[in-house]
Amino acid sequence: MVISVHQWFKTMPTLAEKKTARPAPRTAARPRPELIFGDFWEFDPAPETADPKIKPRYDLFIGGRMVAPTSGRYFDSINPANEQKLTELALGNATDVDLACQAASRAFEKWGKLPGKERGKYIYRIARLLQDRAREFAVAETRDNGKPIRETRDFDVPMAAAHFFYHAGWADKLDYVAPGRRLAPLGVVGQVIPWNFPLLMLSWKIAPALAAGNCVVIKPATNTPLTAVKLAEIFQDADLPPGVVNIVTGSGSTGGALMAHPATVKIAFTGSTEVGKVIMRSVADTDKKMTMELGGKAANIVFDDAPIDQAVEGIVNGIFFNQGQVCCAGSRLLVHEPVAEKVVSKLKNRLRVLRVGDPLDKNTDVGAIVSRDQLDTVKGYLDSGVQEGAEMWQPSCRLPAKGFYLPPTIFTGVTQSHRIAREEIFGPVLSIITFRTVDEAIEKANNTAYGLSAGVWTDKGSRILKMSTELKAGVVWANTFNKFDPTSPFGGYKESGFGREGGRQGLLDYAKLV
Ligand code: TAP
Repeated sequence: MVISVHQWFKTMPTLAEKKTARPAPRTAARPRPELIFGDFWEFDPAPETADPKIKPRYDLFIGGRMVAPTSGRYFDSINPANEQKLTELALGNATDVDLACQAASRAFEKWGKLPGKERGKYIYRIARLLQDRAREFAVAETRDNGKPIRETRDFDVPMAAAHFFYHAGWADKLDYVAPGRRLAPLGVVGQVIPWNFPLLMLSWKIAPALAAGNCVVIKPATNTPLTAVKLAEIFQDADLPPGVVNIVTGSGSTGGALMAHPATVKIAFTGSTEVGKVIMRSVADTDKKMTMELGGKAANIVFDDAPIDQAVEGIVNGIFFNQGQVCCAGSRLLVHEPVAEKVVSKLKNRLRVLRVGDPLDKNTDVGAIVSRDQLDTVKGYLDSGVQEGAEMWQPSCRLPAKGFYLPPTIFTGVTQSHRIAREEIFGPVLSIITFRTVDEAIEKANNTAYGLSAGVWTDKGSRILKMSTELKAGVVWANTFNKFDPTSPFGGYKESGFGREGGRQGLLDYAKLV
């Protein structure tokens, strides 16, 4: 039967019908009480129930197979939300790293010569398999890391898949990256990643390396190795040739052995500036190509003409996303004096309604800190802030009895000399500093050893241009914060490192021009 557009339109529900057909909004089902200072909302828990399919023990992924560590030793991975053991993982040592590098070197003989179109097919397959198992990976990541399921489900896993998709697209277009030149792979790449975005960092590292024709040996962080070994299952299911990617779990010394291994012609490290420097010193007399993605102490700058409510959302996202354990977190709020009081007051109201607790609960905004050590480090900064004279404020919230939790915390009355204004805390802690003029804002924002990111909130386009030119940061967000895209290069200046990840620039760091 053929129907006219007019008839078809008449079959559609009217707006009024649509409204009545819609499920009742959540707030109607669970009315939120009047906000009272220090009060908190009660929600029905809504735990994510997908099975993360965690095995009791994981070996190393070398040469396409799971193999036991030569030492026979394993370490526990703990769920930071409840302090229970999740699984155990192989403690790789220098011998295992050597075996992995040998496997990668052998694999490179073929993989490095494979037409880009063929390499791309494998990478696309990895992306699709990851999408297929997205919920499972989201739950596994949340259990291993403590970050809210909303973030792993809506950000970490889809973004990780997006990086594989994006780089699969590059694999057969390397001849167009630099007109007139050809892009050749480097060989075996050694990669070490941190615990704050475990799966995402794996994809940032592995996808461009493979697209450019390299083979990989990668070491995840001790705190969060789970999604790395689960990704090995995907590499196997994708029939990725053995040895193209090797995953060696272990400790800091495992990472050290990998970075220093003679087979790794390129090393890519993401982690703290402190460890980055140790690695740079250890390979100083080699000609390894290096990319260093290190720490940060970003300024999130709010001017008096900014859309304040939007800016407050940006401040919250900037520092409390992933419990503030983000290299580019907006951990210093620079706020224009005329609006400082208003911004702080609105910010406090917003923090009163953030939900801190079980990361598997879909209502949770702020989950668990990754480990007891990290929690202690962050608490040490709280003590330091108070001792140095800043004023600490936390909303009242009930924390779970077990697990590593901290309420979102802000400090006012912060001066630039305070440790909480200078050092990377890597937790849900915001240091608030005021300024009077544009130049003062620029000076204060740049008054840091780091240079990874910054945010600017203002109505004036000309001010955005001035700020983004003068701020010494790899990324400057305007009227937004923590926006990421695989097409966009990410990286730092000064002690935040060098080299870029993502985009064409990131690809160039994994290849040589011939
Ligand atoms: P780190 O303590 O530096 O650890 C990072 C990785 O290096 C881990 O896998 C760690 O292994 C390993 N490692 C430790 N000592 C090593 C050594 N001597 N040689 C080689 N590898 C070694 O950082 P973290 O605490 O995991 O992560 C937080 C830091 O990462 C923050 O400073 C954050 O800013 C930074 N980060 C930066 C970015 C970007 S893109 N710039 C992104 C995310 C995080 P173990 O876990 O086994 O100790």
